[in-house]
Amino acid sequence: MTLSVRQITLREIALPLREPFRISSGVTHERRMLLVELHDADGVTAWGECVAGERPNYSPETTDTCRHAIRAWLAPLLIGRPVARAADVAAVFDATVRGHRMAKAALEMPLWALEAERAGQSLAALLGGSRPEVPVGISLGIQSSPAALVERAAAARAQGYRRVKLKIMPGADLAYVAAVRDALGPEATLSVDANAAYQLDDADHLARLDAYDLAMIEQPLDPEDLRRHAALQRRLATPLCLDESITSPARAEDAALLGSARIVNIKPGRVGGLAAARAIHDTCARHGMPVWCGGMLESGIGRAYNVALASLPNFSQPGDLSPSARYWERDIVDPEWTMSAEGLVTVPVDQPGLGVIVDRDRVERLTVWREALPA
Ligand code: OSB
Ligand code: MG
Repeated sequence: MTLSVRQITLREIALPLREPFRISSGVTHERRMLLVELHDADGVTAWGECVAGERPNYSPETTDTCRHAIRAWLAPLLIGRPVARAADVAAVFDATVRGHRMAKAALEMPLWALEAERAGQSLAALLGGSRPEVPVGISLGIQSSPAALVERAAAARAQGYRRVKLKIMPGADLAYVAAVRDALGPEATLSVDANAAYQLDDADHLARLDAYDLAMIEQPLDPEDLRRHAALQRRLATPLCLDESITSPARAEDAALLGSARIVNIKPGRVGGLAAARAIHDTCARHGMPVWCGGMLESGIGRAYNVALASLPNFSQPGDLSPSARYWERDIVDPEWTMSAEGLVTVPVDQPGLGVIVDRDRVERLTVWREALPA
């Protein structure tokens, strides 16, 4: 097959969250999302979404840096330069553009949807996925009090979520975790995510989390600090999980060999796309590290890519794949993403391509600016 992109529509939409989402480094009220629409030479189209945030508090990339990287450097590498497979485009980008992985992923992922659509195959099948359903966990933002967090955690358990993850930071950690463990009981699967808010000097403090039987502590230290994560892991019984630190298959292998973590969070939008995400999945499987699919407050478009990826065999733990209604008054896809009472999301294996239809009228109404590439 040849994939030949003739034009790209790049746009920004504004999508308000139903509730603000606070992590250790900042709060998000409304997503400024870049959406991408690829148009191929035969008029077939595919939608994609950029996961970059509004501010550089999770990664150095933002909505604005991605807009620049896409229009100035990446779109020209894709338009009018056919590739045989979606899996081939990452090498084209990486040959002349360093970093900018979220911008790369925003163009790479819809190329997979285009390939699947043209092959009459589901995205999950094209990736090699095998699960018809994927278990779902929720990620709860930092709240004003332990009681407010307990209320949300209990509601999430009642809805069927398979795992409850609590965002933490210094000053909002032990008391919050203790209150939730106490309220939900010993059977609930709980984890925490610090988004790099701690130092290795906090090891004794973090070791107090061992008392709460957490499934993992996600990204406690700086993303660059693989060696310090390994030192911290040696002092904790609780498994560490890396998110921000894992940017490539080589980083995943380094983390495995150094003992920096026992679990890996994979977000295709963070690592440059689905080819890199799948390669990280394979690397982790070889090293006996389970993986799960993280989230970046995506719309239903980004969710489709994450769900397809999470159907691969080593995604053995619940992913941050909450249903549309958890984030948005109304999503921009039809049907909206849902979760069963058992905490499962269905992989749309019976439909070619993405598996959801984009609500074009709603996207147009939410659009802040739009440009055609090439102009
Ligand atoms: O660290 O996993 C994270 C959201 C924004 C930035 C970073 C993270 C998150 C989440 C949200 O945890 C997960 C979701 O999309 O539901
Ligand atoms: Mg995280």
